[in-house]
Amino acid sequence: MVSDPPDPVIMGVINVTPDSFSDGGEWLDPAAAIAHGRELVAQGAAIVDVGGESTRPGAKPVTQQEELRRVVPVLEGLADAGARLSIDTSKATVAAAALDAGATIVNDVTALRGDAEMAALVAERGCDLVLMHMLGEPRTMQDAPRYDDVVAEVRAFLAERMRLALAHGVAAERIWLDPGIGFGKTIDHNLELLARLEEIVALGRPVVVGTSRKSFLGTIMGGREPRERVPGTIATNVLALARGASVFRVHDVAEARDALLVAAATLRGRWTAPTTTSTTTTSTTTSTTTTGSKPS
Ligand code: HH2
Repeated sequence: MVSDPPDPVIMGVINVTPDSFSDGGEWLDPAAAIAHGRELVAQGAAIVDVGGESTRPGAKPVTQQEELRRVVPVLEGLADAGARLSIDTSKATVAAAALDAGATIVNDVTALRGDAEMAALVAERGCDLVLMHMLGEPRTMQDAPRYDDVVAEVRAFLAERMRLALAHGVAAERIWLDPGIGFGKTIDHNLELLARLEEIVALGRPVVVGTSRKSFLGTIMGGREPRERVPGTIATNVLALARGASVFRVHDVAEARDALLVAAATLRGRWTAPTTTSTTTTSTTTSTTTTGSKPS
């Protein structure tokens, strides 16, 4: 366990897709997605991550045109929402349009393997970059994934992708790392990665953790639907914070924000009063990133 945890940064999720595993179809209408994004900011999200293609096992690939049509209006509508915007894509053209629309973070679940143009784009624009580990590709990744030592292999992969990004001119301080919970991993793989997260943190860059509502939580809890997995999401986020993770990608921002504020204070043995109070209502409050500094 790290002695003093990082200031937790909440990355709220909006999937502008018909088929995402937990919120598919909910935010396909741009106005609904924008309102939801504003609500996530009011609840304490310092970052809003917008995605237009589901990565769940078996999800259908989406064309570039369709992905652009889904995400660009939502990013434009959130440009003044008071949070940083992240684009969850592996296509360089989508990332470029998203950066033009106000995003400053590219969240690439393929870690620059999906599009040969992505590394140069990120280097040129000087944005932040999330490199995530995935074994194989979404369609097949959950077909009996195997590792000799999952943590050592994920760590080596992330170190290699970081070297590649650096070689393309991405600045080291722009890179964040993510073990890719649920991406080509069994329940035991996910748990081992979370238990030994310090080994990923030791690579020296901010670590992003995305356990939110994922199926391994539902299975451990004896069969829970995605919306019933919030307690499991919180448990894994709090323990990941204790092990040095700094960015928490979640659907349920209000719950994660409160839990992580208290967890950080408890781990430190001291607290500071939030400058603003988060709220679960959208309209009146603009408040919010009370959870501390952002990785830079
Ligand atoms: N998980 C998902 C998508 N993008 N990005 C990062 N960096 N880390 C993650 O763990 C991660 C991610 C999958 O979750 P979700 O977006 O809710 O579902 P879907 O891919 O079905 O849209």
